[in-house]
Amino acid sequence: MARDSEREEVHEYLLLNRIFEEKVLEEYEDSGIPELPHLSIGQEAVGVGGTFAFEADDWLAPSLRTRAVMLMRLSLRDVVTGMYGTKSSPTEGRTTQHHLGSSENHILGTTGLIGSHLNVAVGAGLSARQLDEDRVTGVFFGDGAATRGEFHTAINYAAVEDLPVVFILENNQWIEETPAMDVIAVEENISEMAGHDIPKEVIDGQDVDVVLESVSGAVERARSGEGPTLIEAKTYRYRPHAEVIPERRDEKEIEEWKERDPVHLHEERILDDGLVDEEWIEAKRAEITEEVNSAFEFAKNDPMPAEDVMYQVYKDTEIDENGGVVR
Ligand SMILES: Cc1ncc(C[n+]2csc(CCOP(=O)(O)OP(=O)(O)O)c2C)c(N)n1
Repeated sequence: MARDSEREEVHEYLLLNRIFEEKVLEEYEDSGIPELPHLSIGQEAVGVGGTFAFEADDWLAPSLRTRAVMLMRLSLRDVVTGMYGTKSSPTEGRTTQHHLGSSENHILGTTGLIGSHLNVAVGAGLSARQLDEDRVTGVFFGDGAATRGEFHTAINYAAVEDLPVVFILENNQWIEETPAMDVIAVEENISEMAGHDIPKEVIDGQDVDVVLESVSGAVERARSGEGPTLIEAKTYRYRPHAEVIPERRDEKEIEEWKERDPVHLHEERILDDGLVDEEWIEAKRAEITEEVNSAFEFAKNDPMPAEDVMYQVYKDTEIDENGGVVR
């Protein structure tokens, strides 16, 4: 378990993730957001515990749903303007927040093809080895991504080369509207698919302390040259795959998972341990809500990008008088 001061910080990140996602939903339903929300409500412990286990200059490759990586490594303003694609966003409106990368903050931007970032993460692991850098790379991906060939090629190569990569499978049980176990030929755990000779752990993804402990161990092994680990965190999303996709899951199943809500579980634990009191929790909620609201207000009033923004995709692009790309 983390030190006491860290446990408070972890809880602040859980609250931030939950409050942020609820605000996204509210804004999307009220006035719309250009980026279609794929909310992580319900699975915050994996993103928060997973991200917390890495050093700031370790590389992280989030899945499109791993909002915690963005929230823990970027400013709120960057995340929200990224979603609105406005002029002040980190890419000045060239990409959505789903695919945002940041070399400064060590986030590997991902593509729209699920699972493709697994091999990019392995490349980051290989580069750390070749440049003799003490960096570990973490990659978050879903159970749907695990059905792709990339899952095997990435883990195989990382295993053969003993690369410092931690594979974090966010197993939320559903691939859009398909139950993962209907299309994955294993008995129980998706990580069984990876026969490769690396350590594998199946963990409770609703318990942030369990996630933190498991990922920290894997990061430590990777940093000391012992190679990659595959961690399968069992979790669940409370919302549909994306806000426009109809909900086909059984209401009872969703309610059962809500009984082990990751934010409440951790809240109860830190209250029981006397680390914080109700007042602290309420004050943090209020403080975070205000920060989140103010980032949304900023983004909603931020201008859209300049018209020539689509040309400035590569560094040093020159535009001619007709708006064409010279070089
Ligand atoms: C290669 C590819 N196939 C299909 C899609 C369409 N698609 C987008 S998200 C998604 C489901 C992803 O499921 P999973 O990997 O379990 O992640 P989750 O959405 O549950 O977090 C699919 C099939 C895609 N983006 N890329």
